[in-house]
Amino acid sequence: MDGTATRRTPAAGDHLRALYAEMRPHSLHPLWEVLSALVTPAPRSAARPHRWPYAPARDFLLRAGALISAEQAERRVLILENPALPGSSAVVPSLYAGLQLILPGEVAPCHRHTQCALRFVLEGEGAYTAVDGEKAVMRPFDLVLTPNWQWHDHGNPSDRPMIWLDGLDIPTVRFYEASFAERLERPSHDETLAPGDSLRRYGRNLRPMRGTAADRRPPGQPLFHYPHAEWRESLLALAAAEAPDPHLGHAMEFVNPADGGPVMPTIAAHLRHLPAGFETAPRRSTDGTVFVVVEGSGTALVEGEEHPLEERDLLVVPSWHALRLRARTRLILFAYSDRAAQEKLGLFREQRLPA
Ligand code: GTQ
Repeated sequence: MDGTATRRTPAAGDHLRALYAEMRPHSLHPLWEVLSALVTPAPRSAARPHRWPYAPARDFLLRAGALISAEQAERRVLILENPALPGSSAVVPSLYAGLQLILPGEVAPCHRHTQCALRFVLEGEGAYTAVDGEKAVMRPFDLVLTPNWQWHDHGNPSDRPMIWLDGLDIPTVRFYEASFAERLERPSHDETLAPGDSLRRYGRNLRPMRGTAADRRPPGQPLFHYPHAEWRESLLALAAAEAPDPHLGHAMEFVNPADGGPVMPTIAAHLRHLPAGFETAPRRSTDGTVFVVVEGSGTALVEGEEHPLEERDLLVVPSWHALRLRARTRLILFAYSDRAAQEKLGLFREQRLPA
């Protein structure tokens, strides 16, 4: 109930409530009772800021690894569910986050789906994600994409466990009721190209001439591997050349070379670098964002509430929550959000607040 109801005479109120009760079985409801909650003057996220320290999450994941195989599970993943969205499998209303484990010798069988996914490697080296039969061999803090409807399987020929963060648009696809998925009849896709081939063909401001057989990837989504060694060099070069932005620190977006836009249709990804001792001014934006600490330590202040940041910790910052970052040592963060979808829909906004 909002304020307007209380101004009516009790008698009128009783008649209205009786009318609502009569309408309800006809699936008809008065807008004026809910309008102010539906059309809010500013976003009121149902999600809540939350931090997952890495070590305990890793322990649970390894314990699950002793009890169920990747093959049995199809994907052996612990969902990072927002504590304010129980039962949703969502980290913010539009996005999903999970921690996936592949043990030595395991294969997570090949499938494809309309959801798009990114992987951000947290631990291990030498496991791969194969996208349409081409392996991206993964190292810590590499970003690997599996754009929607591309076949993908994961495998770990190394001798150590491999753990990465999965970021998907599962809740968005669910909202649109547009989920399709298929399993390949065999566990792994045939190897169609040598590992790293797409990175060499499409990752250097070049591409095979259009219309030739060498142009092997889908035109809108040519690149799917963004290695840590490459992105870190660019980020540190920027940090050496420029003063940090007061609200963001040094910030770089991952782009899709096909169009210069975000990496996937619904999900955008970016990096932050804060020099030791630097503190950002507060900023809020409408994109719900998941952060991963790649290097260093510090503090995130979300609406003034402190969350310590240590290497590999995960932090979710929902829409329109003011974020301030404070770097104790040099701090490097990876982030993904629903900004790509919001920009297409004309919804994205950000606000830089005074320090
Ligand atoms: O690796 O394909 O965390 O399909 C959730 C759904 C991972 C995957 C997840 C998936 C995958």
